[in-house]
Amino acid sequence: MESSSGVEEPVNFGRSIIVPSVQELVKESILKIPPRYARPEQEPVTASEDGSVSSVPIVDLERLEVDDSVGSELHRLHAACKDWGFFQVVNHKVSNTLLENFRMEVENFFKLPFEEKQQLWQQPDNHEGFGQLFVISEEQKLDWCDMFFITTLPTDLRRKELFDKLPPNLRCTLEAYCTEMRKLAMRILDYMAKALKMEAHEMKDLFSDGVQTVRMNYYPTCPQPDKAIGLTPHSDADALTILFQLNETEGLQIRKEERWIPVRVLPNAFVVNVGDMMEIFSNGIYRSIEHRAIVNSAKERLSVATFHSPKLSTLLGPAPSIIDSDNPAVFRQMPLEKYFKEFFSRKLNGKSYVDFMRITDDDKVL
Ligand SMILES: O=C(O)CCC(=O)C(=O)O
Repeated sequence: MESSSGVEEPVNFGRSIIVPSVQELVKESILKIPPRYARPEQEPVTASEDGSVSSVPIVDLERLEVDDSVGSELHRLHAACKDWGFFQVVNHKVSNTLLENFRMEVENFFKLPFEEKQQLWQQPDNHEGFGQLFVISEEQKLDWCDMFFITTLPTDLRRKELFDKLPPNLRCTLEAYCTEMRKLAMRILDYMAKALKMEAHEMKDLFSDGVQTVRMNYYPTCPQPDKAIGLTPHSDADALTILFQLNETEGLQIRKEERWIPVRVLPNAFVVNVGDMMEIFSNGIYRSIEHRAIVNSAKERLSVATFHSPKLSTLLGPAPSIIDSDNPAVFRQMPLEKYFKEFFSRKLNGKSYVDFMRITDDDKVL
C-alpha cells in the first residue's frame, strides 16, 4: 500500500481473535479435548469402490525442462491442475542443505519457551505472528494447531517489527527459503501459462513483485484425534501454494469426487496446489481443491505453506488472453487488496470464497 510520501508500507490484510496455544494445552497431559476443539462432524477418509485409495499426481520438473511439448510432462502438469488441483513436484533443484536447515530452524522455533513466543504472538489488530487465522467469534470452533503467519515478499510489505524479532538463524534461513520458493513458483507458473496457452508475458507481469506469505503449522498430538481437526477444510485464496511437509507424519487430505484422499509424504518433494486466484485467472480451467489436515495421538506434525499471489496493484479477474466470445468470463473482477481483506475477514469455509467471485445470472441481468 502506498503512503502519501510514495513509499510502500506494510499491509494489514486482517485480524483474528487471539486464542490459546494448543501446544501449551497438550503439555498438561489432557485425556479429553476442551469443547471448543470438538469437531465430531468430520467426514472420514473413504476408499473408492474397489477399495483402493488413489494418490495425487507427481510432476518431474527436470523432465518438464527438457521436454515441454504437448503430450509430455507438460500434459501431466496440465491434467494435474485441471483434474486434481494438487500435485507433488520432484527434481525441483531446491538445495537439500537449505531444506534441512529450514526444517531444523522451524522445529526449534516451535520449541521456543512460551514466554519467548509471546513476543511474536498476533496482535489484536493484525493476524501476523503465532496464533490461529480466521477466528472471528468467541463461539467459533478452533483447529488443533498452532501456526505462525508472516508476509515475506515483496520486502516493503513486511512487518519489520515482527521480522526483526525472529531468531536470527531462522530469519536468515527463511530469507533464503522464500527466495527459493519464489523462484520455484515462477518456474511452475511459467509452465502453467504455457499449458493454458496464455500470452507468455501475462503470467510474468502478474507475478513480478508478487505477494508471498508463509504459514508454519505445528499440529500437536491429540488425545481424541477423531473428534478434532488440525486445519478446517478450505481452498487457498492465493494463486499457487507450495507446501513443505517437514516430518514423516501424514495428515494432509484433499477432497476429490466427494472422497477425502490422503497425501503421502514423499522424500524431497513439495506438494503444490492451485489456489482460488489461479481458478479465477484460468477462468475455471484449473480448479482449487478443498483440503484439510487431520491430527493423530502418536506424533506431532509440522508443515510450511508458502502462498504466492500477484502484485498488490492487480485487478484480479480471468486472464484477458484466455477469454473470448467462446469462453466468456465466469468470474468477476476485484482489486487484489480488497479480495485479500474480504477473505481474511471470513470464517474458513470450504470453497465459499471463490464461489462468491463467480458471475451469477443476477450479475448478467444488471
Ligand atoms: O499442513 C498441511 O498439510 C496443510 C496446510 C495448509 O493447507 C495451509 O497451511 O493452508
